[in-house]
Amino acid sequence: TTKRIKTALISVFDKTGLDIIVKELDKNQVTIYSTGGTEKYIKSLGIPVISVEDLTQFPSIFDGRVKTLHPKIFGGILNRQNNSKDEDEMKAHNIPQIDLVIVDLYPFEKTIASGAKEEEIIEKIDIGGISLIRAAAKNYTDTVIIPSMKEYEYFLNVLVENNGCTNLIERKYFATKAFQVSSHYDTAIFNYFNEEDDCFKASFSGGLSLRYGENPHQKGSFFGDFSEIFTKLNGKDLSYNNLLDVDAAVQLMSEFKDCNPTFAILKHNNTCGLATRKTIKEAYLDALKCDPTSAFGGVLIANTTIDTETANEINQLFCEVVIAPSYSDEAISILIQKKNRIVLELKECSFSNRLIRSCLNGVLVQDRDCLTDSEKNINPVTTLLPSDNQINDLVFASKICKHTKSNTIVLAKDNTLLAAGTGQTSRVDALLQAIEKANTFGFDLKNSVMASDAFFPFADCVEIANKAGIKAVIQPGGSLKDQLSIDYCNANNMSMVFTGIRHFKH
Ligand code: 93A
Repeated sequence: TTKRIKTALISVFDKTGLDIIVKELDKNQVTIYSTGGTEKYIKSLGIPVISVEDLTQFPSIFDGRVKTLHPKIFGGILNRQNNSKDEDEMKAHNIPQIDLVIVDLYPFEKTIASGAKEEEIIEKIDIGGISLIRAAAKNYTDTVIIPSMKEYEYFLNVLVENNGCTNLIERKYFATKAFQVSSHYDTAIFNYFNEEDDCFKASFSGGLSLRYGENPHQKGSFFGDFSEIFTKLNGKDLSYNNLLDVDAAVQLMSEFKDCNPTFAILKHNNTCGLATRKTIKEAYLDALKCDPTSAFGGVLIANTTIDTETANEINQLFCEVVIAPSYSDEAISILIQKKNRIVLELKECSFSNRLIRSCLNGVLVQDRDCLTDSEKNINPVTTLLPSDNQINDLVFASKICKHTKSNTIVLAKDNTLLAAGTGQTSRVDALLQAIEKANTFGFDLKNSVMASDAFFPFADCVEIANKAGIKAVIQPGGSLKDQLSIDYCNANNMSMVFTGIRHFKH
């Protein structure tokens, strides 16, 4: 099964590394046939080479679209050397034997990645090269196929060790690599043509089609039973972003289900106002005070019936969505005055414990964060213990924290959200943002409390908090350097509790 390479056809887009190979072939007196650019390159190395045009007596046509696609070439590659009929036909048609094919395909994927126009991308669909690869690989019993530069190193070893010969195992190995290259190449072409791949198509069929995705140039669908969760009482169709906000609002409010009247305002999935009061109207007005700027166009949610007085207040605000478990008849008639305002009645329902999101062409699945902080899981770590009121506020703040994008710090006092730092790249930034927001909207942070979604690796956050007047802190704990923060609190008359539960939200 050992065969000597006497002739080679070389057609490579990228000439890198080819010099060593052709020099070795030349050493073994291999006759080299080659296409335009490759031929020029081999000539430049001072190595004899015959152009495929000379071999086929046919010019390269259509700007190179047809250069190796010729029966003399494919005959030379595909003939069966132990078949006398093939041998006769070779002679009859003057077909040369081709023992080795080296190809480096047109860079189709790179061309797409470069942002090239369609026309240029199509030109980079290699036809001749891929055919050479497949033909030589099919005939691996007689022919050696080097389908990409990646195989040069191993091929060179084979050549040197066997003095220009290959055995069947080696040829089959190269053939396997060849079909790997050709299938990868064709898959890339398929993916390009099939703009909406199967998974993507499936992700749009059967779902509720939305006006668009996150932005107008993105398509979007919703899969799920909206009516199982809400009765829609008024308003335009919900958008992709509305649905995300509604989800965030409902999950947030589930933490306050059994509390006194609580009202929350969300923007871009984060809370920008939340208060618990004796009446839902007071709760709304105090939630609004937290950040009236952000409340504009926000999503509003109440944990109890929205009455007439509250509806009258809400009516003065431009908001996208209002959600409540129920409304008084009059409240509804007020809220539906604005045709586009989405008014939803939240039904009693439970939510799936599985969360799914896309990641790297796949999906990530995880359990929902079902752990809620309460008086029961807080563990004081400072000499000063938080007062009952502070404990109440710490738990209140921690519940909001859990539903806010990490890194987050939530500041609260008297059942009122004062400010939240959301989605920052450091916890210090989140705290500074929260303090600045609280100041902007006229809150005094004296005696307020602070919740953090994760532990403090340094004492910097408690230091900044102390200077802002914050007196009690809730955090999971668990940092190697917890003691730094504890010591600082002890030295500065602050209390701190650990929950042992981290609430990252990415
Ligand atoms: O346009 S093609 O599909 N038509 C052909 O007949 C053909 N034969 C080889 N492209 C063809 N090739 C490709 O040309 C090879 O796969 C290689 O990528 C390239 C080498 O061209 P040159 O030697 O002119 O640089």
